[in-house]
Amino acid sequence: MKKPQTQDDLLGNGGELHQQANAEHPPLTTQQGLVIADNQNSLRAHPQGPTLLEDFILREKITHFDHERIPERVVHARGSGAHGFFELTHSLAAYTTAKVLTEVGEKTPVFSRISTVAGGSGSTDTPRDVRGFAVKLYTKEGNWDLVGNNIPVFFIQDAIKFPDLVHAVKMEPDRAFPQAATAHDTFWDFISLTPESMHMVMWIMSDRTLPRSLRMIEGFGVHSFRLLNAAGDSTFVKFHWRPKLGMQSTVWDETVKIAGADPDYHRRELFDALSAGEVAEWEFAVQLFTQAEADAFPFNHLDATKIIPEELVPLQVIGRLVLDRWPNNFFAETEQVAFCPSHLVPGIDFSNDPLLQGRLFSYRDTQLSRLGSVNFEQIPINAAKCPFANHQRDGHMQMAQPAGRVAYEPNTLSPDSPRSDRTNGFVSVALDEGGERGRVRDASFADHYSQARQFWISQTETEQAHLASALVFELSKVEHPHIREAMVSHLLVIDAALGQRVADGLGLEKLPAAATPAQPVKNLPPSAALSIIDNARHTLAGRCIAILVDDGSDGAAIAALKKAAVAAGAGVKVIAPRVGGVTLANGEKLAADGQLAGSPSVLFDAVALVLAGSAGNALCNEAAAVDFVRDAFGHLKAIATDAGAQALLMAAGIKPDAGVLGADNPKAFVDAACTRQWTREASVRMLA
Ligand code: HDE
Repeated sequence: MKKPQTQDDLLGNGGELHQQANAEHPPLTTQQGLVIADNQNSLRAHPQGPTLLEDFILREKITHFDHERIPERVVHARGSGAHGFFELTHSLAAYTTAKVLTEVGEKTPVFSRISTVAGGSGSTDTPRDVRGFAVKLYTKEGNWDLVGNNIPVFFIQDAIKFPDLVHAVKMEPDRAFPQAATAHDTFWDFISLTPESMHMVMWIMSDRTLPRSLRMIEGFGVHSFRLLNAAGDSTFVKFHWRPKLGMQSTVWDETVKIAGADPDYHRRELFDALSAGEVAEWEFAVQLFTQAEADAFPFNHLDATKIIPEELVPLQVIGRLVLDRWPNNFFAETEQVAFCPSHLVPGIDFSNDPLLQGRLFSYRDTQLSRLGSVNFEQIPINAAKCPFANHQRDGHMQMAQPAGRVAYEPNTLSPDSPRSDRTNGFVSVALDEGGERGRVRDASFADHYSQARQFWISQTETEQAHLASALVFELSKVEHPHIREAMVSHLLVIDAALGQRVADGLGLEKLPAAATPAQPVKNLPPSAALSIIDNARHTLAGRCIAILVDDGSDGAAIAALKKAAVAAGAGVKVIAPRVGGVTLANGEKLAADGQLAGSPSVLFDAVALVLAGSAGNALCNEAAAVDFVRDAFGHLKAIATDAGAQALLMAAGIKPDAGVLGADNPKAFVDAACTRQWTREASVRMLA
């Protein structure tokens, strides 16, 4: 009989491609531990014959592969996660017994996942969308999941509307598009019929939904929660995360192009930063208020479409969140992590916000179908890191093997089995809930426009122009004119000038009548905390600068720019026409970090052009180079240029302004790069 051939024999590679087990490589085995002799060929009846059903190794491998996918999250399917810690800097002992909020200096391990909402798990990182901001704190008293968003309000007031909202925003069911976009008929149809969403509309149409980095967004617990102290007194609390790098957004045209240039833009940025030893960091702040104070607010704090302006209840910073470690395995951790707003610790309790109340049911329920078993909490990323014990047993994929005959309580047969503990256990706030049962919406929830107007008047002129233009963009994608008009009728109530601007941008022939608010709109004062631009940090930390070079570029100029940018905390990437790098004027080689066509300027915060004169001219015929410069200018970025770059500037049709600086003054360039050149915008873009 002829000896069966191995793949290595056939390829004649002498076993170099397919290594044998040795000291470095443990043997490859089946799940049963059976060592596999050949991982290249299935079991055949003869060399040109059919594959045999007997091949259990093939069947095990393929069966497992066939079942690798689990259902993606019904919302927030696309996300990136990281490990880190929460550190308390100020105790809330007067308000709560929760150890995580009273033990100053204690570092609580966390896993956090930041997500988009509407897109599927393979969608791009940069649609115009809310970002989920979920934090699982593995406290000594159990897991506390603070499952928030980067926007402090929500579209709806009652959980019963959530499936309608999500069906409206997701891909339309007959055509399965658009992916990850609100710019379509069903979304705006639903919104135009849901006046309570108007405040949220202002936030999502603002640049808050176009974050530059996951490290540059705010986070909010959204709902009011309660803190409960040892005396049983409760205080309301709202939770906030504020990014150490400052908040920053991209501009819309840039955002659209980033989606093509790097669909993983945010995930990659976080991965690169953590891999390089940087961290993502937020301040943790609370707003605390009593029932009496809440009664005096001009809105109901239990209505998740409302903020509590910081002017009314100031933020107190009490800790920090630091994410410093990318997960070992995306599926095991980021995909399988299951956040539940119902995961609380003693000393914290829910409020009666009807949106929160519905969420308390939804998350555990969805985990059951997504992760397939009631035992999803045994998956390492979900398991508490403090001791836990109960009489829950069995079920699909049970990993625990509790010994003994007792799985019930009370019992006399097992003296060391777990019992409830009134002293340290979770206690709900004692409340008198007397009242009339009914499917009702309290009248105090009926003011849908006052805070929308407050948000609008709190924006800078630039931000107002972006917001109005976003509405024009989105509503221009809506095919039904009556939906566009209905939206304009709401905008007219928020602010007559905003309604008019959007109507003009849409080219409406006749201005529709303003919608009729259920309650008179209040003229609330502007709130300084609501603008991104007014609160921007003048910094390059966490940002990235590109230096476009070519053969013959001046190495000294490149080095000086690099030094100044790095000193300011920025990353620097050298971009060249060929990834192999360039030969500088002095004959030295300079390696490139990116190739021009694959590294457009949308991926950077500012650009420097250090080009040899002749090279600059050559690049004038390269669309990628012309676009590199034109986009940097159009996206309001600082640009440093040397003499050799002037031809390229001209080819891009750029009339230099104060944001176009000499490459020979790296300090001035780096300073200009700390902000966008907002005054340039009127010269490059027609905004609504
Ligand atoms: Fe969620 N939401 N949500 N949501 N949500 C989910 O749970 C739901 C809401 C938020 O990274 C789902 O595990 C209802 C507000 C985040 O894994 C689901 C309502 C806020 C994440 C669900 C809301 C959020 C989710 C889908 C209205 C900000 C991602 C997959 C009552 C405070 C967590 C999952 C992660 C995920 C239900 C509204 C934040 C279906 C019913 C408001 C950050 O259970």
